Amino acid sequence: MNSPHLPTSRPQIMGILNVTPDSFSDGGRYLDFDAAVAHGLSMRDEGADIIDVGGESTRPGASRVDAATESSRVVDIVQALSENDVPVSIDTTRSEVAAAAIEAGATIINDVSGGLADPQMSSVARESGARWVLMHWRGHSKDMQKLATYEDVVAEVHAELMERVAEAEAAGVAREKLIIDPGIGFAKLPEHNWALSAHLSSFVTEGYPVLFGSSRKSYLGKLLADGGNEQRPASGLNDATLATSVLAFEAGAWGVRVHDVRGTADAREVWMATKNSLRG
Ligand code: PMM
Repeated sequence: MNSPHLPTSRPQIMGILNVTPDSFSDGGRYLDFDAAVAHGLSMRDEGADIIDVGGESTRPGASRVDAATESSRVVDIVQALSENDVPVSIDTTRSEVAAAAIEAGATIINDVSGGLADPQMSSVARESGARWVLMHWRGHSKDMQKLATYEDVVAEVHAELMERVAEAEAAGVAREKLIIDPGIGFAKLPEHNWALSAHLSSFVTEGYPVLFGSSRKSYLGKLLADGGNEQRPASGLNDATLATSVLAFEAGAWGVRVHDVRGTADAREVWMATKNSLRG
């Protein structure tokens, strides 16, 4: 029997703060700002270690916004949270937005394209010294699901992610600044997401911290379709997300990116107490 995995540190909880019109739709910009900052602070109070601020929707099929719009949505919020000592990551594929957010206090670049969307991202990462999440990605949201073709999804995602890591290091970004993420839902069909979730520990063994983001994603909704619907809406997927997050902790993930921070923080306590009981 394998000996149980003993954690060396507490898994990180990254709370999701999407500042896009579909998440904060009503009211003028000032109202959006207040609501967004309040939500970020409340996730911190519930147990989030990092707040991930994003100004561009990356949902499958989403169209892009221009860089100026994206920056204007996020910069003041990043600054307000940073001034409240909240560690902030900036969820962007654009170096210009990343640089502005770092200037405003962000310390992590969460780049869902793993550096592929913007060749300048590596210089921003190198020069700022920010940590850099490299997620597995094959193309922008508008048509990414067409790119969900794999012979062996775990091996291919692995190889493509390691290329991103090698390129980042070749560009002078320090190894210890990098975090990898298999990119659940990005150019992936449900079976691909399940396989990546099942084999998450094989990413951990590469020696880079692994971030896992399944929160409220549609493969969970498809699994749990009820009432004659094709899928359960995102609002009913917190419990399913929690199950995948605990599996990620067990696989040795460095952190999880979630909407429901309170539930995840409770699950983390349960998981840590269970693990700590193994120590002699
Ligand atoms: N998923 C989304 C956005 N950003 N970042 C990382 N590192 N990993 C993810 O899985 C990820 C991400 C899309 O989810 P959302 O639309 O609920 O924010």
